[in-house]
Amino acid sequence: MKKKIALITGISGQDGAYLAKFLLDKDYVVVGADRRSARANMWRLKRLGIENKIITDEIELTEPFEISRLFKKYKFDEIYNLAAQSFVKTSFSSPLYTCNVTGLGVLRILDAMRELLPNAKLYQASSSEMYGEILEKKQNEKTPFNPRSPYAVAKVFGHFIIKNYRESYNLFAVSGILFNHESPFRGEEFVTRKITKGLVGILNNDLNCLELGNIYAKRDWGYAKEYVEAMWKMLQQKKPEDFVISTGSAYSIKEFIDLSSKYLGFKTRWIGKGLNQKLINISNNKPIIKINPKFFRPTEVDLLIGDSSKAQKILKWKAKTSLKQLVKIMIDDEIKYLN
Ligand code: NDP
Ligand code: GDR
Repeated sequence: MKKKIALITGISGQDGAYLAKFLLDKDYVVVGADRRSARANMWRLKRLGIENKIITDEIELTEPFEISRLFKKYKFDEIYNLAAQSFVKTSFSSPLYTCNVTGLGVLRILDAMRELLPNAKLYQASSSEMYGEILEKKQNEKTPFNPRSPYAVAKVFGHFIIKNYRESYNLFAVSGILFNHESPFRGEEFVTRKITKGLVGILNNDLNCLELGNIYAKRDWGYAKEYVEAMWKMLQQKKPEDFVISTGSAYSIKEFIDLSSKYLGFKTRWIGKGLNQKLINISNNKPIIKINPKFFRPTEVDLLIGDSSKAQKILKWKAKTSLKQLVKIMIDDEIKYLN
């Protein structure tokens, strides 16, 4: 039987790596596209031992010609659009660029698909950030969006243009509304990895103190390795539909810090308030975490909790890894690859 061929945009990112491994294990031919010809950023694929098992090609989501070129070169059965300017904080300093890549990039893919690959199936990486200042206690597929950053506004555009092309041109195009998902492959700028890497650095005397922003924001954090399976499942359905993927529990950044420092064996206590709040290492009375307003965002998303009952029912997908287990996975890996 002919192997299925899938395109993953954003192959150099966290989800790109896990999804590539997942699809290879399912005997797909995987074309992984990124915007760098030098291929300098393939450490995740190397770690998974798959850098030579995927076909690498180039895509730059701001260039329609590049997308068409790829769609003419390969007859993709499935397209996973994971590429994005994905860091919320950067979207405030680069709003136009973010909207161009993260928002309009989706439309460029849809237009090329409509013309060149109308029978392919497309997965779009939508985000819980679209709920922003939440309008319902738990967010599901019907909860209205209320975005709070240029990133989230761009994702809302991507989400609705997917729906519009699905309805207008009968394309199999779906959005997975994924809540935060983390792993040892998370970029170091995101808060969970910043904390696990930072605390391990402090334990190893490579760093004195870690500086963070708003530690009271709460997120619904799952394990990225599990979340890529849900992406694939969405494309195996008869009907193209959108799904929320989440754990259903939310924790604050402060709770994430406490779980991490405890797992590493630090004896700590919080002191002070607001900008003066610090986490003190009781063994030497030195601060290991401080607050720096530089890491605050002009508008913050305070709380996100997803309701993934639709995915549980239709996709038979459920998050399995608790936050405590996720912290362990991330810290164990941080220690293993310390040097
Ligand atoms: P990453 O930031 O790890 O990866 C993003 C990828 O997009 C990288 O490969 C990056 O390439 C690529 N990229 C950035 N700009 C462009 C561009 N102009 N053209 C082509 N490629 C580009 O993200 P994740 O793996 O964490 O997330 C995957 C997707 O899911 C993203 O769209 C993100 O917004 C979305 N999402 C993520 C969630 C999460 O919790 N992780 C939750 C919900 C949605 P390079 O290496 O060159 O920078
Ligand atoms: P988020 O992830 O914005 O939810 O977007 P991030 O880890 O960047 O922030 C989570 C929360 O932590 C607070 N925070 C800090 N964040 C960072 N990065 N650095 C800090 O020092 C810091 N201190 C506090 C933030 O203010 C925020 O409230 C991620 C990305 O993967 C998006 O692409 C994706 O769509 C969403 O998750 C779901």
